Amino acid sequence: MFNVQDIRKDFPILSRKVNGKPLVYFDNAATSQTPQQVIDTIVDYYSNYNANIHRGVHTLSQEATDLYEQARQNIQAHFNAKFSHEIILTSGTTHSINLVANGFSSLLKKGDDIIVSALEHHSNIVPWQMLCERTGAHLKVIPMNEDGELIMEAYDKLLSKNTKLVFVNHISNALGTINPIETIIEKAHAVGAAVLIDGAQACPHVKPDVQKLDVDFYVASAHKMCGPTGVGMLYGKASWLNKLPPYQGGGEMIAEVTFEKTTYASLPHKFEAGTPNIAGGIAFGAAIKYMNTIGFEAIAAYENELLHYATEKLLQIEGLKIYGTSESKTSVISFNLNNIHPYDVGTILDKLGIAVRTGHHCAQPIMDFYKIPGTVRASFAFYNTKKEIDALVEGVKKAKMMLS
Ligand code: 7TS
Repeated sequence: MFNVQDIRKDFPILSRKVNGKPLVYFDNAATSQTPQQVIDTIVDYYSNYNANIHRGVHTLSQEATDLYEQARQNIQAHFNAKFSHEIILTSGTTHSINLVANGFSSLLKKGDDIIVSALEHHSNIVPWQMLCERTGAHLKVIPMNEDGELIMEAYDKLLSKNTKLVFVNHISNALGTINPIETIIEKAHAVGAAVLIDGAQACPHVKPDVQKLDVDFYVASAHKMCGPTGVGMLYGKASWLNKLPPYQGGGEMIAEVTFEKTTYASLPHKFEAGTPNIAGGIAFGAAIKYMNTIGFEAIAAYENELLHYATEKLLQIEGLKIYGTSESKTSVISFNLNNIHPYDVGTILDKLGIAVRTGHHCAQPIMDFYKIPGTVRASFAFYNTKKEIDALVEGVKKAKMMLS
């Protein structure tokens, strides 16, 4: 049974105070909080197993390697990848996207099209722009509507036999829109294009099945799903990962090195040069286990309840406008108050112990679309409560009074 008060006991940080007030943490889309079970994994690793992996004959190294590879298998099972070597452990979503974009340098040419969406985080825009500069490929954009949804008829028109790659986020970080990725993938495949889905914002809320989606690449960060920072993953179909060249050269990614020629290791090691974030990878596996113990259906149902409760309460405040009004959205509310700058609202909320993000959320094209400098963004996780939302609503009312 889902019991939020019991769940909150797992997160030590939730009992701290900020500016003398109980912390209300509503910046989950930037990073989630870490349960004791995951913190314990990191402490346990450094207390008992710390060693470099894949290279030692000694016991510690073998134990660390086993734990790291077990984490990879937990991640594989969670995303339902066919093989564990289709899971590449990276430093996060940004690293994963850059790895794929770099790999496509040798596969694209002038005259090829690649398609992005208007709803992307900068890390799913800039690496592709850089790829276009290197290859002469052309970047096309699926536009959005006022509700913050992708205009699918426009996507149909952008697709052609020249389309080689499509990359879209599963859920928008700035607005919370859940994109119709099943349709996006199917239509891209119909013209022979590969698809990368940026799941950074989806993985805290849903459990993607990469085989069912038939997606070519799916990327995520551990720190948004109760894991540590500095670790994430790239799922890629083995056929694609075998085709892409390595991203970085170094130790552990080679089969044989001479000064004349180097041959590369097989998957996943070909993409994992150097000593990785070992404790982080193990803790990523533990975070996935933790979230599955709570259950993604229960998480989604509860967060949906929080979203509707907060939306209704916030909309009662005169002059408050919510950006991102799709029926299909997750527990993110981006809003502004009349002409008040979001930064000022965020600063007052912080004085009240309430953590929100303000600004453009690394999604400037979305802000340009609405012709605003930014928004206040409150993003809820399964450990938040309606009482905390009441505190946010009171805080926003106070900010409005002080700033108008
Ligand atoms: N893609 C999306 C959709 C994101 O929301 C983020 C981070 C990234 C990629 C990059 O992830 P990283 O782990 O490599 O940094 N989003 C946010 C955010 O909304 N507020 O802070 C970081």
